[in-house]
Amino acid sequence: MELCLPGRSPLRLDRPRIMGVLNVTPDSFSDGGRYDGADAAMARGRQMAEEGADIIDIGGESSRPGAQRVSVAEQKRRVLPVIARVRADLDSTAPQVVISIDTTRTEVAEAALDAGASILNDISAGRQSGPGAAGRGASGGSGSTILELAARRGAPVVLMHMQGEPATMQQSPTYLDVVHEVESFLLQRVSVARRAGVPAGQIIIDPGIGFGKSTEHNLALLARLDRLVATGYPVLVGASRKRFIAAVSSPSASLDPADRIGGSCAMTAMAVAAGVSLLRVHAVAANRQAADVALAVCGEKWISHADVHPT
Ligand code: HH2
Repeated sequence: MELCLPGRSPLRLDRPRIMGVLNVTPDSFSDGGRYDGADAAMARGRQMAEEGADIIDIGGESSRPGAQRVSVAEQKRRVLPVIARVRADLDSTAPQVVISIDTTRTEVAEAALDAGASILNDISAGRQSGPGAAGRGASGGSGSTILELAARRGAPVVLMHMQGEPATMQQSPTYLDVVHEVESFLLQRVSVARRAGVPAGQIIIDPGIGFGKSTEHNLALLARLDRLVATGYPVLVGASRKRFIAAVSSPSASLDPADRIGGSCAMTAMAVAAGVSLLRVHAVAANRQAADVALAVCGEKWISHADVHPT
């Protein structure tokens, strides 16, 4: 399996791919405020590439629980110079490394593609863009959807599950059968994406760990990643440093995000064992190692999992 990228060589999913997180925000839960300037962001992008990242995921809006929305204009102001700078630097140091844009807004996504991004990462799975989109201001709810943009520009798109909105999603997440409901939702959004013209092979699905989910919901989803893998769509998992890791760790349930690396690597290894293709992580070197070791153990099994094609 491979993802076709606009204007670049395809990204082959012949081994687990590491997506390094690069937030250009003041308030992200783990790296907020650390990589605000283009220079700092460029250095971080280069470091992640050296540590084994295949994709750098750049975002200008935090989606941590309780986060407030960031306007299209402000997201563009934050991410566009950084994407251009990181892309230019990678072109001379690690040209195979790809940039993704973490946004729910079509206008930001399109400008990001123009600046050098190649993959669209939409935590709303296409529900927060286009005419009549819920929760949008005037500038976010008009024009085409991010799915139509993905189709028109030939960019792969990540469709993520989220119950509710970041501002309120952790207040009382409720499911009868979280694994079934997340899988059904993702397959329904896949249908919408395909009707918008996105080819099946360009769609990545993501259970949205921490997005409108209790610790128990997250654990249930992580235990059944094989169910999503069996759909044949490449699966992305973003469990890195999330709160459930602290909640199930001893001795302290209040571990800082930076102290959740062991749990993050455990999730990376388990996800690879289940056949997951893409891991979205903060600590690239440690998770690259976890993924490599898990792959060495699983070997052929991972390849056969990851080579299921969507029906
Ligand atoms: N998680 C976050 C942001 N974007 N995208 C995908 N596809 N999957 C995820 O699990 C995911 C995501 C949240 O993590 P982070 O970007 O580190 O924090 P913040 O939202 O506070 O910027």
